[in-house]
Amino acid sequence: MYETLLETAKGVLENNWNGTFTKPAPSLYPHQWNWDAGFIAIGNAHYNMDRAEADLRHLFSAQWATGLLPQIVFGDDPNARYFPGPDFWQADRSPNAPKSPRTSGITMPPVHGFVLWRIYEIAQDKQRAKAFLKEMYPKVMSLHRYLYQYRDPHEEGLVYIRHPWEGGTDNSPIWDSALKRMDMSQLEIPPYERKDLQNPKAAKHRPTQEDYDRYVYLVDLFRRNDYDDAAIYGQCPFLIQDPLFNGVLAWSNECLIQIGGLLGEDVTEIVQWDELTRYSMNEKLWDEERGIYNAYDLRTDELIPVHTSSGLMPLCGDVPTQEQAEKMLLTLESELFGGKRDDIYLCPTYSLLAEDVDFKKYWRGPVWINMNWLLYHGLQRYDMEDMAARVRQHSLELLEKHGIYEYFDPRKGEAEEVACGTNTFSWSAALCVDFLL
Ligand code: 9WN
Repeated sequence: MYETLLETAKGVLENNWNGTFTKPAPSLYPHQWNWDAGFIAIGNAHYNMDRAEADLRHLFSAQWATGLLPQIVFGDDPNARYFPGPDFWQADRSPNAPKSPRTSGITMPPVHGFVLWRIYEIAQDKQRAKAFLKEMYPKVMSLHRYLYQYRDPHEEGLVYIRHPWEGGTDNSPIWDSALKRMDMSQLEIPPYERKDLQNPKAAKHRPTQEDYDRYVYLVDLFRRNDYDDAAIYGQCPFLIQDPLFNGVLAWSNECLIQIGGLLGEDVTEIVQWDELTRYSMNEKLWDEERGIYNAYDLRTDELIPVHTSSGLMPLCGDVPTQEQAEKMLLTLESELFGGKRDDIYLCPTYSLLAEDVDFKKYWRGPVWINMNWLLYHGLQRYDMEDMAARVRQHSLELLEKHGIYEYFDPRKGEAEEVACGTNTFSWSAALCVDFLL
């Protein structure tokens, strides 16, 4: 079963490797992306450990002196079309940015702790894998230290993001209220030209122009402040504690504790982060009535009670108790996410009941394979084997029937063009390999 799918997925990874790093997708995303590189390394680890290691080494070669791990590491292909490119970011305004390679000036969900642990689990040659852990451990530690030092102003163990791109879920409905508050008639945006709309298939489902104006305004704000974290914290209208980002952080903390233990390191610092993050996620972000985690807006000091699948992701980090997790399972099974319906592919990224759910629009409804992979691991942690198997099965069925695409319309049978976004998408391929092997 699935032999052809496995070969197709490996072919995508092969094709998207440029000799130095793996591109998320050649036409739409021609550089290296942060959390993509993590997911991609997991896939490669099953049959090409050299490449898994090389991708992560390349990503971390761009780490800033503060520990920030950039969202994009730019390659040097002069024909690569992407906006915003390195000349727009001007990351070199920061004394902390590396001279080479060039990078963007924001980060992404810190998947690397659990990625390293997963690679170690997969590895046949444990000695070599351990040497790689030893090499990477201080780098991932320095990333987590950056997050707790600069992104947790109340020292509550919850890290904020300051741009939708940092969340990895660019146009998630979670960000709507914060973005809407930015009055663009009062704010100056530098001229810019999007390149993503040149991909005809992806164009119609990409974020709107209003979204982009706000994304670009924020980038401009960061570069005007020379990427100084304290100055940006003072001025940025967008500061959000996201349950996906923090759930991933919790999982990575936990894995760093395991890695540190294996390497004989003192893990006291991580244990402290870990305990505080778990505690605060449950104190501040948990929604007992709805059985899901919310995001929190640090600018207005209020919860953002929007039902997206990001609110289920703390499962992967073992954040909820078994009792909370049972409630989350009910939420997943309910009409909100359609977990028991035969006509829905799991897991829609936005509640099926939301008035503005859009089954094809990027992070506002479609199924994404990385979210399914995180959910699958989360469900397994709570022995929810049937639902975990369902999430895996739906993922494989989508990939096999419709191709290694970026995201998928969750409506089974009904929808034309189930596959959305770019084809030959690397993390869909890599996580498909991991699901299969
Ligand atoms: C901005 C590369 C990235 C993913 C993100 C996804 C999309 C970029 C974009 O592509 O974001 O970072 O240009 O839309 O939202 O999760 O890492 O695959």
